Amino acid sequence: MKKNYTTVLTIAGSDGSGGAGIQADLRTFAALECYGLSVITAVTSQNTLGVDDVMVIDSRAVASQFRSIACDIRIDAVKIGMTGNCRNIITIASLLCEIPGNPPVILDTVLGSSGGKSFLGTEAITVMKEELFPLTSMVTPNLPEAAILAGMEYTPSTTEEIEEAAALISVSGASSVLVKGGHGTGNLCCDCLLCNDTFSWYTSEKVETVNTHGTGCTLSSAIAAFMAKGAECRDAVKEAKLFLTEALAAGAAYRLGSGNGPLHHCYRLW
Ligand code: PXL
Repeated sequence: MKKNYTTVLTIAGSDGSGGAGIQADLRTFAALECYGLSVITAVTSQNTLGVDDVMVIDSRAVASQFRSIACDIRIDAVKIGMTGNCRNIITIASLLCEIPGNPPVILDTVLGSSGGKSFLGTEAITVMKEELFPLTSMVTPNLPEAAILAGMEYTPSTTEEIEEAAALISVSGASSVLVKGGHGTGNLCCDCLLCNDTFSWYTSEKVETVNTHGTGCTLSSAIAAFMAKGAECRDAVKEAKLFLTEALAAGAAYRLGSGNGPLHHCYRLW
């Protein structure tokens, strides 16, 4: 009897320098013993210093990549990253409904790069909330993204404000909301999960490193990998955060390029 791979599909943008996007997602899946599948929504030109250019892939090409995979290979979880534009968001929403077995879908609400380049306009953000959020098991905004998605005029920072942001975001229909606290002040990273009407907090020490490129991609991919293997959302977030913290700590010992380098996704292997 042959074994089945546990598979995770990432629908995201390419980062040729490898720290973020599809490349980080696939490395994370492999490190967590999952077989990675990918649909590319955008090609970026970037390095450790920032994103120079974004070329969005036509939605027909997105659908074609997806259908070739989905008609043949079982998908155990989906991670969505950079989507590119409104048309791609609408296409992805309809493609998700074609997947047999209703696997968990983790949506990393990538609104821009850490260097400040915007990846989605306001109309696309509205469409994402309306079309994609109701189909997702979890959305994973950071604090500035949470403010935008919640329609708050300030970036939430206290426990109450962050919980309020998560609650406001959950109105759009995601089964759970993880507000990531890495952009907060202080030396702790406090993430807030709203799942089944209950808030859970996850706290870790911030890792002192410039090699933080792709942390959001890595966390959401790790959550998808653990959920693909059957973890429920609270355990998946706990395990994924541990993986992220350890990959950040291991990556601090390396240098790649002259800006914000990648994490060491494969630290458990070498
Ligand atoms: O970290 C967000 C992100 C996601 N996907 C791609 C990116 C980035 C940030 O630069 O380049 C392709």
